[in-house]
Amino acid sequence: MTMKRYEGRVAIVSGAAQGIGRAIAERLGEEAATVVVADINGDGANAAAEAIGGGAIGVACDIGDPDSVAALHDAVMSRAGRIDSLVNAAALVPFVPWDELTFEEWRRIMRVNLDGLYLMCRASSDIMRKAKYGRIVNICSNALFAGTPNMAHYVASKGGVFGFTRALATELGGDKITVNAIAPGLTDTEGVQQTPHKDAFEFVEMLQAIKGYGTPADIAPAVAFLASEEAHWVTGQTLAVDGGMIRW
Ligand code: 4PL
Repeated sequence: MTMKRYEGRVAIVSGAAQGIGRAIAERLGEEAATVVVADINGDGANAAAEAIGGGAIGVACDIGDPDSVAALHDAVMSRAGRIDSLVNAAALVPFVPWDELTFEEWRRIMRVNLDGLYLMCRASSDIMRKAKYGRIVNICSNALFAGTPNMAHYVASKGGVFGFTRALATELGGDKITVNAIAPGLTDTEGVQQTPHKDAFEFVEMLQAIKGYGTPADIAPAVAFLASEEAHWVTGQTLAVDGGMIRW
């Protein structure tokens, strides 16, 4: 039985057309949030919003583009009137060996995973500050701790997410806004299934305290807690949700 912690709340979830973002959006919808499904894939965002129901809104957004992020926030404020929670799940998950890692490819990942995170937090927190309330949850990765191969730029970007989460918690604490992160392990998503990362499940399972393959539904409950009102005394934290693969 799911709680209804999001009654009267508006939550933006980026990258919510599929994968971990989608499971988070579904969970917040089950808890009575008005969910804003933001995704580079506008058709996917609309389809997810329709499936979630309860007034969910689908919006096409390229989080790496300042104008697109501004348009998203204008749409949310005119259609829903407030932003209580922001979940930054949108990210690119590359598989590129170090010898093939060009500067162009490096920048492609940084543009979305870090520039996009900045732009979304900048725009949402400027609105949250006026309400003296807000919950920001960033999706990090345990690859940051593992130093996972074939994704050095992604690992670097998630290291940035980890540090930024701490810094933004400091910056926004005075306005009663919390900023935390979840660090999933390898998770069985559409995106992962499209890359050679799909062949790593047995390897990471060997390292997990609890055996099995991580799924988006395994990640959503931890996010739903941190993005809720009752998590008000937790901020600046990164929580691994990975079956105990990494422990720190
Ligand atoms: C352990 O975040 O955390 C593969 C692909 N293996 O994206 C990840 C691990 C991947 C990870 C990740």
